[in-house]
Amino acid sequence: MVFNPLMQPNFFVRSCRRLSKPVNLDKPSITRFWLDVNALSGETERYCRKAPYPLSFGQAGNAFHDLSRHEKSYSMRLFSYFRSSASYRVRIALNLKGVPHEVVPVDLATDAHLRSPFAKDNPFKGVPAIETDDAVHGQSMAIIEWLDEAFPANPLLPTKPSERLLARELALAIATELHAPLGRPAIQHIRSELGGDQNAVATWQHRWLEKTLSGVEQRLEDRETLNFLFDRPGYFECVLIPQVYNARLSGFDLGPYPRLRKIDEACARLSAFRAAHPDAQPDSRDQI
Ligand SMILES: N[C@@H](CCC(=O)N[C@@H](CS)C(=O)NCC(=O)O)C(=O)O
Repeated sequence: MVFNPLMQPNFFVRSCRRLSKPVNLDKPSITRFWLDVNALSGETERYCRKAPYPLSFGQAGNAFHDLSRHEKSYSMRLFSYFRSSASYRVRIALNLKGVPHEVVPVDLATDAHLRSPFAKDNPFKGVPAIETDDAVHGQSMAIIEWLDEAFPANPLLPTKPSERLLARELALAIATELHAPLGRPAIQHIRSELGGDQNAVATWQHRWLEKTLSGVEQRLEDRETLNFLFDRPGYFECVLIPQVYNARLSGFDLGPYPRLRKIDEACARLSAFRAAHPDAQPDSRDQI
């Protein structure tokens, strides 16, 4: 096994300390992956001490990703569709945390999510879904919170309860109130059942975008935010950025939302966000 010097030892050690249940070490799994990594952490530490400049966890994550691809068997699988904003959230979260993973495309356009084997493993029949040691789990926000609990390094949520409340208030306003009316089933219903044209769809989308994003912008203005909600991107940015991408696709005018645009610009400069972008996905294409 060849180790990349980008890896950071504390990340491995802290993650491994959380192992509490007995595991079958003959079976390839994420747990087994962490154990192997931990066993070699002394060597990694020597590499890291020599590193000429500080490395982000996103970079370490990419190194993990390469390693897990190389080793084939040690990879958490994220079922994802390139244009799915809920999948995009989890892709960002995985990159920000530096958790090794493999993106497995599920083609919503051809209803692959409704067929076996994916539909059999995931009763919610949608993306994202993540394969853990015990099962395939859906629901992006549940997955993001699980990632933060299971892999404590590089936390997405702040520690102060009042800040956790704010991050969740803003992120869940988007993930719950805004996601459903803009989702594929609602848009298909407007088109096929109500006979709505593209204008009708855009009017519907912009009405909900305006309602939720103006509340988010107000909160950002109250806090006088600069590049991120807090000092670095986390839980809120995982949800905001895919929504901003979708808002642009629908032709929504982001002019009246300067704080939100500033966060979007700052995130676009970071590799964790760039690697999660729909255009960077293995199933990316022009038509959906
Ligand atoms: N609440 C779910 C929403 C997931 C969701 O809406 N996924 C969409 C793609 S963004 C999907 O799979 N849709 C399947 C379909 O349109 O039939 C989550 O946060 O994960």
